[in-house]
Amino acid sequence: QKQRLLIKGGRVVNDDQSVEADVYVEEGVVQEVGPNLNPRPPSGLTVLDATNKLVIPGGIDTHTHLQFPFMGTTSKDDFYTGTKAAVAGGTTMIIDFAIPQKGCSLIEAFDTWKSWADPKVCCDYALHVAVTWWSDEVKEEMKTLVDVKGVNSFKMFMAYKDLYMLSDEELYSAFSYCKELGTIAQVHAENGELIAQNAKKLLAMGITGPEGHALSHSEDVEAEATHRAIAIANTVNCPLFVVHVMSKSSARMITNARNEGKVVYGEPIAAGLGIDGTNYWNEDWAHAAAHVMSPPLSPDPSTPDFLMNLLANDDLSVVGTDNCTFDTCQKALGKDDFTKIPNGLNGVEDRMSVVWEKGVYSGKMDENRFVAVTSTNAAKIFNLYPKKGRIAVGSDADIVIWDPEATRTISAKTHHQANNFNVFEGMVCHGVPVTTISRGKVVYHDGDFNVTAGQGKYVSRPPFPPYVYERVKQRQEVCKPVPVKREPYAGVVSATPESE
Ligand code: DUC
Ligand code: ZN
Ligand code: ZN
Ligand code: ZN
Repeated sequence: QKQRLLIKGGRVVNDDQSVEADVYVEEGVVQEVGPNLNPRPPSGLTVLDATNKLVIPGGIDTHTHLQFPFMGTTSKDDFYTGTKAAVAGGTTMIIDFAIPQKGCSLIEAFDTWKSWADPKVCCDYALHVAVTWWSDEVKEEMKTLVDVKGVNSFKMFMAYKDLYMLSDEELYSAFSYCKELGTIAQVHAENGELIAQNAKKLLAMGITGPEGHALSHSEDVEAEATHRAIAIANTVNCPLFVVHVMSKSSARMITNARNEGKVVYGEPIAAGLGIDGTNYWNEDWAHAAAHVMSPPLSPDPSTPDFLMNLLANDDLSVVGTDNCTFDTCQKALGKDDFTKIPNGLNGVEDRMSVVWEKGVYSGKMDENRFVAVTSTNAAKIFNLYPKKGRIAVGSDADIVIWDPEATRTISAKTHHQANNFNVFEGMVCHGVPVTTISRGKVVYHDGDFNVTAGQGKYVSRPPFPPYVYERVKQRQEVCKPVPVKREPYAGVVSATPESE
């Protein structure tokens, strides 16, 4: 027997409007939205009071790496602790990445990740799949993933030389095929060759600490790759999603491309909006190392605000986290060499509060834009809408009762993540999830959990998201090349250069 829920007296906030309304939920689905609802029978009905609170679509984190085998270890938050932390923060769906080794099967990677997630997830999830090498088999597997496994997004790496990195030729092929399949190409935009050369030079100079990570992943490294990815994707008219946009330069590349009508989306992450890369110069090695991720946080303290302004403007589109946690002893694998520090930091629990604090409370965006960038746009781009990302009749009851006035102080002492460090330590955030509902079940309320490992579902995503493809088609029309009408060349054709 599924819970019947009545959420009373709140303001229902979607990306396009806010209305004072009650929400009635049955069988995990929204049945009614309107004033003064009185569902029958009254018995067996759980009533949640949302007076003075917002009722918002559950957050969608477009970018996590839970229990990711990476850089000689496995990220600390698994699909249980990671999704439990997610719901505590008001996120009701995550999209993780299945990442095969070069030469290995994409389908096998997908099945492996799914077998890790299914018994553990406390909320719904989906999987992007990484294309880490290229061949005819890879193409066939991509098609199967789309047709059979519900995958509509593929991630390509331009960094992690020798591990995941693709050449321009491979990117061209992969983007072309993503377009053909009606999927979106995601890209980790960093120039892997430059990183390798920079790192070698820094290590030779005796710079072995976390600051070397930031210095080797300079702003040019990200900007160049972002521009190249946009150029390649635009050449084959493939929609592009740039994951973890960290620097001003990279964000500007995306803004410019969008102004030119190109179909590009940028994903800043919670850490990039909340904190900066001056942490890499912290004298406490463990503190500095805890912030190591790729691309790095920007060493420019004005970058978080800059990125938030672009997010408010629709120059950037959705907020993910790249949640990929490692505790201090895992980070210490790189104590003598920054290139060996496992890359990744937290965010899945704190994303919503950080965006509220830095985006809405600061006055940069309104509550509707908040919903767009934390949930609705993700649902639209990855073709989950309006099942996800909206509170409306027929939508999944993934709902959060959000207190815009309450505050909480983020700390590793109180967070629900499995690692021992929180990059937002001490940050006071307005905007607190009071109640989180996943498919009509209250999974979190006021600090208490009611989660069962495995209760979340894998969500299939069909190709051709209309939100994205209408723009792709428009662009195709605009950019269609037309041959010039001219008389055929009537002179002599020579195979060898004419001698003077
Ligand atoms: N960057 C990280 O920081 N961690 C996981 C993978 C990635 O690209
Ligand atoms: Zn990445
Ligand atoms: Zn990532
Ligand atoms: Zn440990």
